[in-house]
Amino acid sequence: MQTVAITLSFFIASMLLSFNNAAATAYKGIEFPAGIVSFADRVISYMPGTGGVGSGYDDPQHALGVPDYLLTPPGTIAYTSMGSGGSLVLKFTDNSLATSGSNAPDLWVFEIGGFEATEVFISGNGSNWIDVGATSSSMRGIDIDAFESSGVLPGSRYAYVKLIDLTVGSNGYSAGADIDAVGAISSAAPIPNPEPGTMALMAVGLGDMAWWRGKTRRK
Ligand SMILES: [Ca+2]
Ligand SMILES: [Ca+2]
Ligand SMILES: [Ca+2]
Repeated sequence: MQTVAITLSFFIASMLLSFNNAAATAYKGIEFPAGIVSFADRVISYMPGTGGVGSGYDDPQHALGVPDYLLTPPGTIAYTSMGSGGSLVLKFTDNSLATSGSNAPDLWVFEIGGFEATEVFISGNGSNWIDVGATSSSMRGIDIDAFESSGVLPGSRYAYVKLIDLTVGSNGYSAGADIDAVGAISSAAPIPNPEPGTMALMAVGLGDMAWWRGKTRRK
């Protein structure tokens, strides 16, 4: 029995070790210490802008997960076209974007084709947004620590990223910036997000406690 327990704990320990070792991965030359979980997981909203976004180029799911442009079979559309002035809101659910405490880039927008800029915003709750500047041709990584004066708090975590296309007069079938992926280089544990059901249970629990306190006080 003891042998089984020792074997099991050794197995769990080695699993944890291999998980940690396997995590850090470079995508298109950019090192992501947390590996595959670093990338945006869910589409919150997508509003293509003007200039023409053809069928298939208007699927916001293509901006989720690891950057896969040129890694997917030929003919596969691996990115989301923004259209001029379009917007895309993505959420990290199995991780979050964190500050690094240094001027190293924390967030990376993988855009494909000729460079087209987007303004980038981050949020902890999906309603209060902090403008963290525009992507630029030379550097598509964004150092969120540089935006303390705009409201970024050292040590804080952010679950949402919003991109607003900055192109003017872009046209065709994939107008505007073409987003392949959005990843948190400074990736942390997800922000706890209790489901409504959990909140209701907690409320019931608190109610019970209040009732119990009242009961014991009356004794
Ligand atoms: Ca993720
Ligand atoms: Ca930073
Ligand atoms: Ca993609």
